[in-house]
Amino acid sequence: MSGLFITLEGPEGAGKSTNREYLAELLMQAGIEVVLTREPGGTPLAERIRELLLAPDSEVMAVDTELLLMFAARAQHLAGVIRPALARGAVVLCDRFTDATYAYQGGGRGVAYERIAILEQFVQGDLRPDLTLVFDLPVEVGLARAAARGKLDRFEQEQQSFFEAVRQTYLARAAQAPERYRVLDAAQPLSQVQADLAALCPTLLGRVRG
Ligand code: T5A
Repeated sequence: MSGLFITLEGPEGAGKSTNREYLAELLMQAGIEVVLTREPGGTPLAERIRELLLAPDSEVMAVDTELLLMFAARAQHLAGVIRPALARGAVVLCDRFTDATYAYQGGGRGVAYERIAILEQFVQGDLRPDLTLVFDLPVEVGLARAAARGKLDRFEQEQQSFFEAVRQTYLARAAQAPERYRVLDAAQPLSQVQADLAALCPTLLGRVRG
């Protein structure tokens, strides 16, 4: 048996967490085992790495340190949560995964995509998401939503140009592999975004039931 690996991606404040809960409810109502998780994080050790990554600090984190910590957390998460869940046939809904590394460390920080691809293969082998939902919205709208929540983390303190590069990287990756990605207009009212997700559900259920 093998489950379905769905990742939710997009710039800051795009509504990934909110919509992950909503999608989980739709799938659970249909009697499917759903595992909700996130990156960086998802296990106690990976959550400790998340704290290192998100906490603003007076010592500037080197770009390679950031990149390797993302993949270190991912290795732990894959071993402890994602692979076991997929092996028992669950649907894994993961808030961010390696597309975020391409978008933030690649597009945002300027790490060559080829270097990220080497780590992706090293840590994941052939495992890739079955479906990636990209919640797309103008950067300023997402940042305003994130700012309304209060204190900004280390990434949220970046310049607008950083987030523009992040957004464009997501859109470019989605355009290159339309069979794996669905781009959703996350600037719409939440009710409309959720209607778009509900419309995707029959296809998802069909894939889970094989
Ligand atoms: N990162 C991560 C990397 O650099 N590389 C990597 O490889 C990985 C895995 C993680 C950070 O790490 C970076 C990227 C990130 O900067 P995070 O907390 O997981 O941080 O990610 P954030 O994007 O910061 O999470 P947010 O919580 O800010 O965004 P979400 O989850 O997209 O948004 P959500 O659902 O919390 O919604 C934000 C607010 O907007 C409202 C919600 O109610 C909430 O208040 N909202 C809407 N309002 C109006 N209309 C809608 N359609 C709305 N949808 C949601």
